[in-house]
Amino acid sequence: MGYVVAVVGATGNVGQEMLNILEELNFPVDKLHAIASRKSKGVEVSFGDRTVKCEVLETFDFSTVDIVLMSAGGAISKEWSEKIGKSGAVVIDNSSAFRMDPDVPLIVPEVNPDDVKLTSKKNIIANPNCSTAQLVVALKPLHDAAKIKRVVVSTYQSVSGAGKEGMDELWNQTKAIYGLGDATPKKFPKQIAFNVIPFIGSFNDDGYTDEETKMWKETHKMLDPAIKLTVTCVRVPVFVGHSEAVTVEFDRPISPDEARAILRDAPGIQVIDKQEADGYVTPIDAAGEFTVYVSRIRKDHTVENGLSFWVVSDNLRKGAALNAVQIAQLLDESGTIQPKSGYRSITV
Ligand code: 2RA
Repeated sequence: MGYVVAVVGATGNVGQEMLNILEELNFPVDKLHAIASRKSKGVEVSFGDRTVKCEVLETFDFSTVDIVLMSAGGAISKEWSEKIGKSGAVVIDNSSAFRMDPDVPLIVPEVNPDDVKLTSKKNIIANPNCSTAQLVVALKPLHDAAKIKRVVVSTYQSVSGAGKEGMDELWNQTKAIYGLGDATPKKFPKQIAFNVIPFIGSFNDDGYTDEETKMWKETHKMLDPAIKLTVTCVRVPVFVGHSEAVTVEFDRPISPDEARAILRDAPGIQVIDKQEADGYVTPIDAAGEFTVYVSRIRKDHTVENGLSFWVVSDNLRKGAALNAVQIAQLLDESGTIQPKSGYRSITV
């Protein structure tokens, strides 16, 4: 006895990864619906060794669906998630639409799994922003061991975070160097090929972008509101994989060796940290993987109890699709949901 699952935004980068990861993690799916916009009606998407034809959101009946993985942007989510929740399906939403809603849990299973108990208020669970997800996976075990006071982050975010158009723009601009493509910036405000752009999203009055604001607001909601966090979010000419240079100040001394040992035992993390020319992880290494990688762990000599390190992960997987499917697993394993079609006995 499994679940009826709908993936909304099935033709996008994250939607396709959601389909891939449902299969890779062998999530108990009895029936899979791929949902997309009218222009994608009938488009076939792959689900394991099968293909599924996209159905149209506006006319789809969610009454038989148990779990909806939503990755269709904030506007669609605002219009549809609460309606779908009222039909009895649980919506796991990858947009920012409900992340700060007090009645909607914002969850990274390695960080705050118990918050799943809040699901029933709106039948919506929010997925964090991709750059926040990988950061809190790394911060959580360190915070539990040596309370974090302050965090300073610089992100190096791949173009896949801006969808297929972002990836196409990097590819076209790269070809343009050889006279083979169009270098005109469309998705990004300036050329991204052979460049870096310290701007993602939109500016707020305080000079930070909304992408940067998300990082500290979401970290506060999931981990600890007392943590002081500042961040610069930068777009880089990488196809998949977000990287982050992180500096943390703790309320007690903690050595790089102690931090390495703590991180090595923590869920979802792999420490690759050797003082050798290739002793660290890069986005190309992380792309396609589930793992949050931590490298370059070292003392921050400028403060009393500080460490600096490097965090890399696949932004389409742990940053979005994997985290969403892991939340679905959490709902199933905790008994928070049951298939509408009948009781599911969990074999442990
Ligand atoms: C980005 N975090 O990287 C945003 C949305 N995925 O563009």
